[in-house]
Amino acid sequence: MAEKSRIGVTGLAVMGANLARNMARRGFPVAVHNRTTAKTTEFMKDYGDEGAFTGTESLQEFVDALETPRKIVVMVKAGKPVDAVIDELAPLLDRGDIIIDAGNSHFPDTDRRAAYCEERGLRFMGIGVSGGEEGALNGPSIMPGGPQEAYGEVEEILTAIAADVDGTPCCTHVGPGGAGHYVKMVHNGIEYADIQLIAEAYDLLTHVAGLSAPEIGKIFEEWNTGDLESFLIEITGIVLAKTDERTGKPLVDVIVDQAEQKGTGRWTAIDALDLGVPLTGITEAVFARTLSNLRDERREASTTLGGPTPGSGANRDELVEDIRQALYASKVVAYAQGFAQMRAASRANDWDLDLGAMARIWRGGCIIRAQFLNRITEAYESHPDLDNLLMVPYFTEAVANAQDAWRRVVVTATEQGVAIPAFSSSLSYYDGYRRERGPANLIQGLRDYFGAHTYARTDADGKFHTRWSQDGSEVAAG
Ligand code: NBP
Repeated sequence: MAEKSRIGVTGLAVMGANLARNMARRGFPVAVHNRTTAKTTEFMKDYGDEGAFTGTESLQEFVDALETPRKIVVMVKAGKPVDAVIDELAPLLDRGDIIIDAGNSHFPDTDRRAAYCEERGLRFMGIGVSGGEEGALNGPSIMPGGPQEAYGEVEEILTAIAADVDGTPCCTHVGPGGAGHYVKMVHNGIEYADIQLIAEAYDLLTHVAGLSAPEIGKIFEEWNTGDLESFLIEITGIVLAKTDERTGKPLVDVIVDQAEQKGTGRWTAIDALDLGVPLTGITEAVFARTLSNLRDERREASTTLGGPTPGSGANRDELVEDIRQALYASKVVAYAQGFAQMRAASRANDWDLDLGAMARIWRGGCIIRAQFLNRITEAYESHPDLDNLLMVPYFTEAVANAQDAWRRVVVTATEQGVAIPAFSSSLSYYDGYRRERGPANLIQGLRDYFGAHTYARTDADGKFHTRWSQDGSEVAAG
């Protein structure tokens, strides 16, 4: 009888195929399966000699090829296909087998699927995998959620295939239930904010500093040697430097200015609203993509709605340095908000997330990998109950040092009519967060006037209501 495989992968599109190859290359025997058998055949033909693969045609054959308890990675399109695969697999499996959804599933679906599997005596894990096809093949960042003991059974394989930074794998058990997919969702949300901030910096460098795409590419290349060092800054330099083969122009100049999205940024923003966490950077990034898609409306508005036309005027070198600092400060705010959201979710769901470890597993393999994640890990190691990253000395000082430049950039952009929703909302969040007393007292007064919603007083306990339209007297609210 053929040797049983340590793990199985079903779903051999780009991500599943690359994860399976990654596992096999690291010496783990892998059984592979795909709904459409031709894809499995092709996979075996193309990569069969890269490791100990067992190609299977039917799900029964696939399940039979695995050692028990079985570990099955499902890497199919997120949504209904995941449920379809679980429904088909469940009757073929034995108690204690582990189904691992490694796609971009929404965390409430993961919680639901975990309960479904538990009712059937199966164990279910939802793991976030970041890094795209390249990461899946050579080392992604992996965010595994689900039962700790189930993780223990796949830990050796997952840590072996994950990216490695300074000898530490970018993979650690995140928490129970949907925690892994939740953390992956926030990772993607932060990615949205990071990309939006880069786009705003590019917009200012183009339209206020008057620089060309290749010139801006060089600036990003230089920025990648300092505090901003990260994968996204690095690839911005590369993308801006690319010349279009058809026209000889910079490629970015011929790309349509409409940004698509697959939903994880929107999920992050919606969840922040549900949790009551201010998440301005990520949410503005989602809205900015939505606005970018109103292309026909924008074209009409561009000839109808008045406003300044941006143009040079500022000292170019000073402006470039100001934009760098504004980008860094806004990025710190975006991460502070994303981590505050994970903290709130951890509390709401009893996940006990180790936020320092989350920053650690994002240092390699994933799209937001960056030098500065080390600082976040250090922050949570020294202050495990930290409410907000801005409050640790490193980030307090970083933002304080950048804030004059940040304010100048927001003023310049506003005066010159360049939209900077992420830069400006991050600065407003910063200014709102550092105010001991804001203007919400008036909001409460208005709410009490039109809806008798009551208010608290600064000088007394309890809730109060003023009889605005009667005698104007104040009464204690029940
Ligand atoms: P896709 O998301 O394009 O899904 C294609 C796979 O799903 C194929 O194997 C297809 O089988 C299978 N499938 C579908 Br569609 N419906 C099915 C059903 N009812 N039953 C069984 N199988 C079904 O693949 P991908 O781009 O490799 O992504 C996989 C997951 O990884 C997704 O959740 C994605 O969001 C996530 N992800 C992708 C990336 C990336 O860079 N692409 C990065 C990170 C995460 P077939 O061949 O028979 O049609």
